[in-house]
Amino acid sequence: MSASRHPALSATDPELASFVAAEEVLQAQTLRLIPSENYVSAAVLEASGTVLQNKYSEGYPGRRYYEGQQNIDRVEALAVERAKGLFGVDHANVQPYSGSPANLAVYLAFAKPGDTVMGMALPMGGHLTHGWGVSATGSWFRGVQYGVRPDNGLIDYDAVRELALAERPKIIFCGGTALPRTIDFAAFASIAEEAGSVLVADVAHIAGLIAGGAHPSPADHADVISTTTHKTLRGPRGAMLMCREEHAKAIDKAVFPGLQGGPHNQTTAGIAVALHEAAQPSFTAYAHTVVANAKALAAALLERGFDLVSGGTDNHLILMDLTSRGVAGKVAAKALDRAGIVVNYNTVPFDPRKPFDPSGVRIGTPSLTSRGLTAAHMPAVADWISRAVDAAAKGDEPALGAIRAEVTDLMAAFPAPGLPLS
Ligand code: DSN
Repeated sequence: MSASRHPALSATDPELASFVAAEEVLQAQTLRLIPSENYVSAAVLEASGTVLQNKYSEGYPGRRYYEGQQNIDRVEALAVERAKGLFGVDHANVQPYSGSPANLAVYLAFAKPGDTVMGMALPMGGHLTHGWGVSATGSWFRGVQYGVRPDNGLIDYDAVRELALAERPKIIFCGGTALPRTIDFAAFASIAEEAGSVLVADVAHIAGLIAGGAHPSPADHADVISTTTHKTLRGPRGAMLMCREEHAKAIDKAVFPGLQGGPHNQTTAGIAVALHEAAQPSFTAYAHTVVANAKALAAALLERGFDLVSGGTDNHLILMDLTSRGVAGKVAAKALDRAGIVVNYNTVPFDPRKPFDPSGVRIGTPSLTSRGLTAAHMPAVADWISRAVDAAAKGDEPALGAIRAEVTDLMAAFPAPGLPLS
């Protein structure tokens, strides 16, 4: 962060300003492959840092508990209308602070403590808030969990149906955090209908792909769509709940006053801008390129002998099982980080290792796509990953340093949105 770009912050708190500046350099120079991260545009950054954050706005547009909401109401109404238009839904609530509070609001709307809820097991690729034990959702509710087939890493819809009919959960969640394949929302909807459950599609990871037409939409199938706004959707850190009209009141009441106080208006503004951007043809192109890049990267990794969960990808995400490379996920992730390639270690389905030291690494293509890399670059990316993983296995630090220099070189040619210094 240069003093001229943020003069007040640099003058008031140079120490903090230096941390932000270092982060800007890090984000500019590294190849960021965490599939839940991205680069927001300069417009989203600006909207997220406005005087809108000076306001309390408990309630909803036209129904607030504070005066002075003339402009805030317009901001929130605009975000809501844009969300409805983009995702083709009856109702949108743009106030949840992030994905976990959004999902907690869903529980509040449709279940009582102790009720049975169903979701994908976290180590299989689900999310903590889908009823997993260590989450409040797994201790206040009775979570039953489905997984993937051991032979092909795909969701076994027959097993999901069997479990749903045996347990009759109040809520069924589909979606997750490490699912490389297309989610069959129609299949989940038919299971939920048979079991008498509310179907929640948690599309946090793939919302941008859905908006850009690169993944099927759950709009015609799910009772509720839950999403964060900062992953493939490329907005600020926040969340939305969308639903059919029949559930609108329950959802709104659960978010406020059920769970939250005043919405973060500056975030709502950033969401509105991101939704506007996501409605443009350039975003459709971005969403399809994210998937094309992931497929090209998966193919290049397979060629280099990597084991990928489910054998590849249909979306933005690749889950690598490093067992056959003789290196643990955490060791590999830390080595990749030293090589300028940022990933996260991750469990793989049926992982014999512990979650804090698992067998896999999770990667994805949203951030590199936002910087303009294409399928033609993916063999080089796969080469770097392969060399870094081998270097991790051998403890070869100079090799990691050499890769880092090559990565920094390439990234300098692809300026990151919102980062003028790159
Ligand atoms: N932490 C998010 C992710 O990385 O997928 C999920 O909440």
